Amino acid sequence: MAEVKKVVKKAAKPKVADPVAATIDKASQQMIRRAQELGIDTCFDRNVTLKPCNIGNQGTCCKNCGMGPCRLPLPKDYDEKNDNRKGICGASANTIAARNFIRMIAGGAAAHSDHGRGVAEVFLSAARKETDAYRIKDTRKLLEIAPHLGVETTVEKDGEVLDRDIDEIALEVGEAAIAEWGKVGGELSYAKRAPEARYEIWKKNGVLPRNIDREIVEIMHRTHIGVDQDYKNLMKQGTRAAIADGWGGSMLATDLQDVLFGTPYPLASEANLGVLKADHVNIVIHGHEPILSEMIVVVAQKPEIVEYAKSKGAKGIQLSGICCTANEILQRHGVPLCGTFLQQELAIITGAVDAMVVDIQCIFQNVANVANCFHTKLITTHPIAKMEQDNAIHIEFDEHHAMEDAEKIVRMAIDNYENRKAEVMIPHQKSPIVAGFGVESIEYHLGGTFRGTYYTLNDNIINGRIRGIAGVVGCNNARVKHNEGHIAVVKELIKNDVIVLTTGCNAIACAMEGLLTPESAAVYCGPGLAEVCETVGIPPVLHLGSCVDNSRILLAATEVVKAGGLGNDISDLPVAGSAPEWMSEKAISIGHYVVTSGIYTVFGAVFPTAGAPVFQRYLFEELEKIYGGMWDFEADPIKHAWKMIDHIDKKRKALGIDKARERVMMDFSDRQALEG
Ligand code: NFS
Repeated sequence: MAEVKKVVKKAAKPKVADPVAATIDKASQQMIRRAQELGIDTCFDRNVTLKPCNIGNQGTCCKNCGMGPCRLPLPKDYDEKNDNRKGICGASANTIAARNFIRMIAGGAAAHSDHGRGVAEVFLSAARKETDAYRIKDTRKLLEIAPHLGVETTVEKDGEVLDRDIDEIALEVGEAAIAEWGKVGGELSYAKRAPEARYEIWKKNGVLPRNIDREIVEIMHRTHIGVDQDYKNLMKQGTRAAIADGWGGSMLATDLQDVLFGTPYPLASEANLGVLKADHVNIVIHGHEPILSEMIVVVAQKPEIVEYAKSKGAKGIQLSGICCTANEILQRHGVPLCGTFLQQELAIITGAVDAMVVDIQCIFQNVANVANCFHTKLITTHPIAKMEQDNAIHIEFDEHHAMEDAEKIVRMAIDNYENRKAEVMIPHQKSPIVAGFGVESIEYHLGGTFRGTYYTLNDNIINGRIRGIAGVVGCNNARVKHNEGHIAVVKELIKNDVIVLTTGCNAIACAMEGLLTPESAAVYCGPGLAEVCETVGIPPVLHLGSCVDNSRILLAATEVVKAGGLGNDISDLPVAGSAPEWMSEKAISIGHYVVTSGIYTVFGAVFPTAGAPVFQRYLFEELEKIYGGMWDFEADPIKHAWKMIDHIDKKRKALGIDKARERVMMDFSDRQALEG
C-alpha cells in the first residue's frame, strides 16, 4: 500500500518587501524593517503583493462606458499592418491609448490648476484686504507679472508718467488672474511669455489655450464614448490643456505664491527622516498648497506657542515637510525636508510624529492606518480631500480665519506630544542642502553681480564648460527602487557637465543624496561644470521648488533664449527633460507641456502607451516635427541620461557650438598632460 504522505501546510508568511531592494536610502530601509517588525504594511510591501494590470499598464484598456472595460493587449505576434484590435464600439488601440493619455493630462492639469485657482482666490481676498493673515509681500514680483496679465503699472497724468497705487494693481492682477480659468473669448494671457517663435508654433497648430478650465472640460467631452476618434486630434486637445497647465495654472500658482509669500532665494537646510527630533514636537506638513503651511510656519515660531510646547516637556517645535508642500516651505523659510512621496508612511513609523497635517494631492490614504498604530494625529484640512477612516481629524482651513486654524492645529500637535506610546526610532540620516533657486536667483548667480542677465550662463554653454541644461523632476514610484533612477540619472548628467534644474520629489531625492550643496560639484561633476559651480558657489543641481514651479524651468529656458546666441526658440537650446520615477497624472501633464514647449523629454519606470505602438510612435517621433520636442522612454537610468546627453549634443551641433566644447575638453586634457 502506498504510503500516504502527510502534507503539513505551513501558515503562509505574509509577503513583504526586501528593504534593500526597495530603496537606496538607508533611513528608509531602516524604517521599512521597523514597520515589518511591528506588522504594519507600507507601500513597499503592497508593491510585492499587488501586481499591476498588464493591460492597463499598456494604456489599452477602455472603461469610458458601460459596455467595457474593453481590453486590447498587444498580441505576442503583433503585426502593425494587420492590427484589427477594437473595442465594442470599434475604438482602435490608438484611440483608446490616446484617450487614456489625455485623460491623464486632464487629471494632472486639473490638479495643478485647481491648486493655482485656490491661491488666486486667496490672493484676491488679500488684495481686497478681507484677510489679515495674507498680504502682498513681494511687490517687485507683482509689478513684474502685472503687464503679462494686461494690468498697467504706471499711469500718465499731465504728460507725466506716474507709478500706480500698489493696492490697485494687486486688485486688478487678482481679478485678471482669476479670469484666466474661465474667461470668454481671447486666449491664455501667459502664452505670450514664451519666446515669440514658440507662440507662433502654438498659434499655427491651433493649440493656444482659450482658458484653463475649458481645455480640461473639453478633454472629458472628447474622450466620452463616440466623440473624438483620431489620436492626432485627441492629442491636439491634450496639448491645449497641458499648455494651459504649464503656462497657465501652474505658472499663475508660482507667481501668485511668490507675490504673497516672497520669491525664493537660496538658503540652507537639511533633508531626510533624520530631521525629526525625538525631544521636540514634530509636525509633518504634507501635500501641495502653501496657503495653510505658510500659516503653520508663522504660528510655530510664535514665542507663546514655543513656550506652550516647552510647558509640555518638549524642547521646541520641529516642522518638516513631505512632497511639494515641503518644497514650498523649504524654498521660502528653510523648513527641512522630511522625505519624498514614498516616505510618508515611514515618517510616522518613527513614532516621533505628533501630527501629520495634510492638504491636497499625493497623500496615501494608508497614512491614516499607519497613524492609527501610533499616537500620531492625522489632520486633513481641505474640503476636497477628506478620509473615510475615523481617526482622520478634519479641521477645515479657511483663509478668513487662517491664523486661528493654524494655531488650533499646532496646539493639537503639542498636546499630543505627551501621548507618545511606541518606542521612538528616528534614523540618523540627513543631508545639508542649499535650495530656493529660481529665475531671479539664477540670473543673479550666473549673471554676476554687475550683469544680472543670463548672458554668462549662455556664454558658459557656448564655450562648452556647461554642456547643456537638464530639467530632472517628478515623483517616486513604488514599482521601481526608491530614488535609484533619480540619483543615477542626475549623477550621470552632472558627471558629463550638464547642469540640472530639479523640482518635486526628484529635488527631495537629490537633497537626501547630498547633491544640493556647492561642495558636491568637486565630487560629482565633470571639469567644466565643476569649474562654473566652484567659481560662482552654486550646487550643480539647482532646487527650483515644487511641481507647479516647473513653470520656473519654462521661464528660465525662455530667459536663455532671450539672452541670445543659442537660437530663437526653446527647441533650439541644448536642453532635455526627464522624470525617472514618475507615477502621477500631473507628471504626464508636465511632460506634455515640456515636450510641446520644445524640449525632448525622457520618462522612466513605465510608459502608459506601450499597447498602441503607432500612437506611441506619434509621441516619440512625429511630435518633434510639429513642436521640436518629443517624448521618449528609457527605464535604464544610465541609458536614460545618455539619451538626454546625445540630444543635447545634437542641439549643440545644430547651433555650431559642438567644436567649442571639444576645444575645452582638449584644453583640459592638455593641461592634465602638462601637469603629469
Ligand atoms: Ni509632483 Fe508633488 Fe512628488 Fe510626484 Fe507628488 S509630490 S506635485 S506628483 S509624487 S513629484
